[in-house]
Amino acid sequence: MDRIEKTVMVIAILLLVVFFGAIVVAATNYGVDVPTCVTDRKPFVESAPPFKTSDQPLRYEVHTVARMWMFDPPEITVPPGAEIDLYLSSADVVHGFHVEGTNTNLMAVPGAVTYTRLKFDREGTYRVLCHEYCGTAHHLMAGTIVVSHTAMEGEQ
Ligand SMILES: [Cu+2]
Repeated sequence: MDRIEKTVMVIAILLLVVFFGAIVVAATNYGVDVPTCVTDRKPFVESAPPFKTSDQPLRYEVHTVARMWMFDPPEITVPPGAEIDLYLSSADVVHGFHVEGTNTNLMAVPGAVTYTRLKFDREGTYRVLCHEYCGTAHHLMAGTIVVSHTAMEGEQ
């Protein structure tokens, strides 16, 4: 082996030791850690129904987590004409969020939040389908958005 090659290898190994040491020092002395998945944090861990954020315009916010093989919460119920601020993330792999009959088509990516604003003027039940192949039960992964006047009756 050439002398220069040996020198480069020794320097590379020394740098690996220095970088590994820096990671250990950062983790133990400064509390630096690998970032957690956003779905480990509020409000994604709560599985809460949509909550009203505004009366004029009527607006709801919902945090949905996609995971093998469901959406959580599985059903989103809002009154007709309401806007939904939808925050979407994934707890495991990449999923899709397609609202049947609309052009809503989102990706649920682990470690990231996808956002969209939805509005349904007519009453009905809209199916939400996963459109990214995510495993053996991918074809069963579905949720619903229920647009109904009765959604308003449960509120104060
Ligand atoms: Cu999926």
